[in-house]
Amino acid sequence: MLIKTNTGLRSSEVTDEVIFQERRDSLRLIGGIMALGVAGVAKGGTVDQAASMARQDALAASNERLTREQDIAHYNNYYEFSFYKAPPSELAQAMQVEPWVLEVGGLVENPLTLSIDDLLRLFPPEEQIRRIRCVEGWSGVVPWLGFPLFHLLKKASPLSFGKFVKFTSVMQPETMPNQRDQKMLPWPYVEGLRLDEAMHPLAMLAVGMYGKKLLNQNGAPIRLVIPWKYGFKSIKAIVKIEVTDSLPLTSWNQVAPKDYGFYANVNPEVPHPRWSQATERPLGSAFYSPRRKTELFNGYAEEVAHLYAGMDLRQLF
Ligand SMILES: Nc1nc2c(c(=O)[nH]1)N[C@H]1C(S)=C(S)[C@@H](COP(=O)(O)O)O[C@H]1N2
Ligand SMILES: [Mo]
Repeated sequence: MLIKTNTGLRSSEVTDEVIFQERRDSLRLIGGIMALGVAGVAKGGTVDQAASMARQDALAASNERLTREQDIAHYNNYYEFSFYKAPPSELAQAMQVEPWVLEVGGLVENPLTLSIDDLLRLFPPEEQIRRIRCVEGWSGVVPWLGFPLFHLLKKASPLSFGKFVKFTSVMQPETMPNQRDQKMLPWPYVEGLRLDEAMHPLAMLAVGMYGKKLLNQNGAPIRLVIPWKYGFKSIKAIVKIEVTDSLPLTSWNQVAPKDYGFYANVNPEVPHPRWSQATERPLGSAFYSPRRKTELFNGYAEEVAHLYAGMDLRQLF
């Protein structure tokens, strides 16, 4: 396994030259925000060289490739817009993502109200290549631009009795058709983590992907990326982050608790009632090509398994 890498591994090394060339061109075109992104990527050079080489060997040894941007950008789960995969890439273009305000509050010493520019100044994004695995059985390998969630949480300074973190997506019924017409999921979309999970360095807030700002359909302007959990935990278009003392009532867990656990750690041995979780289809691969074996914690077991020591992962799925 690879791609556990926080830094040191640049997407230019795993994608094909053509795609990267396109990305460099677009990088040149974007100003402010991405200047920060590029500076962040450049910092990869300061990462421990041996670790970096080990990651690159691992990557070369696996047969994984970066998912093509067009695949990640046109096959989306974004239920505020649609219950189908193709429509969000069009419908989400109507979303208002500027100006945007992110509130960080609840059980914290130092509540924050931040614009996206504030966030970028405080926490310059770096490129992080991460695996994503949806509970439906498809997966991707994505170069995100983001920063560790714990940087933001530390700044807000959780109180000692804070135990969980609740994330809330935007309400924008004027642009999000299902918020007007669909009661299948309660709106706004809500997700949650235990505080120690949220403080793990692999828990990321992403503001970009493929060297550019996030596309609306992929969660602009800011989303969570929790690579060891099923994709539905990686909530898009976040407006509020709150530290709480009780387990947050999350959207999917609330509507179908037997299907979607609070933890939702990727686990090939715990099937979903409708889908075996043993294998996955990398986005972009043909439906008839062999599926990839799904790994415990989506391949990040070395980093995150300690968070769940002593827990029965079948019960607390
Ligand atoms: N607000 C919000 N966030 C969301 C969702 C959603 O419907 N609404 N879908 C989730 C699911 S099920 C998945 S698999 C990922 C998909 O992210 P992607 O479309 O960027 O690949 O987003 C997650 N975040
Ligand atoms: Mo998903």
